[in-house]
Amino acid sequence: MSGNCPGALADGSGMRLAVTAAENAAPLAPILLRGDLAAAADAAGKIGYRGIEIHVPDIWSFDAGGLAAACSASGVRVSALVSGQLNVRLGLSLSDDDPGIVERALEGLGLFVEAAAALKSGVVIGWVRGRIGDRDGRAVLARQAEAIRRIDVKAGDCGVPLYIEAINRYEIDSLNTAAEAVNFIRENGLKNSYVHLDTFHMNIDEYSFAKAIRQCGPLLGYVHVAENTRHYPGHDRLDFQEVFAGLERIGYGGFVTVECLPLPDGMEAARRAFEYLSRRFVFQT
Ligand code: LER
Ligand code: MN
Repeated sequence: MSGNCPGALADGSGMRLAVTAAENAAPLAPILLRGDLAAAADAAGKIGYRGIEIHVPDIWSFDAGGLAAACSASGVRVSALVSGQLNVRLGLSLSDDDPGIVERALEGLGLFVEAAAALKSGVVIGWVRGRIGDRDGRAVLARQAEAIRRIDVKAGDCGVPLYIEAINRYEIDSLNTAAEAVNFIRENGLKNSYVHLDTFHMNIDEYSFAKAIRQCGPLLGYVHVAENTRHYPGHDRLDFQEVFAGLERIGYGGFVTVECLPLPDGMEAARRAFEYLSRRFVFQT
């Protein structure tokens, strides 16, 4: 079964494979295609990927128009724009005690939404949510929720899906599981937000892949795949049969993006991941 998942960029004809890309990234960041984004789009298309996911270092100077032209020349879509660098590079977060920092994070996310609208893409909201730490969890989560409600409204105005990534407990201290992300979206009445699952994080915090995917159902909007070690799919022992059976069962029709360690190097990991996944599971070609 495929195609009944309203998860945002689904077009009714099944899952599509995408791969991570960035102009610059830390050596072991899980980003495979590095350097010029037009060259990355070209390389992704030549391997067989249907999409690239862009990790944007500075949304204030990001050239969405240039990327759109490069993607259309290479026949790939932008599966999502990832907002994590707002936090990692600029120290912005939706949980900060300083309202000015929350507003600046929202300004950045607003630009992400506008760029995603131009690219017919979505926006990943992960680390920019920020950490609770030793503060009052309820108050900080309420602040986070209020900020995400605001960006969710803007996303609706622009026709852009937001992907709320469930990230493992060692990286962030809220929304670590599918169930928590689903509840967050429902309790806050978010109309343009979907759950984003990542098999690397699921392997740490979920009871089972199948159960987590089932809990999301039509709210699943985006998926990252990597091994239990975060190497490329096929390198280790993660049960991708269970993952893809679960995705098929709920009719997931969005992007499945390879986000793994760039080892032995990014291009080779992108090739091996594509070969492993496309031989075993059915994707749009
Ligand atoms: C972080 O570990 C992760 O999985 C990225 O997708 C964060 O945006
Ligand atoms: Mn991820």
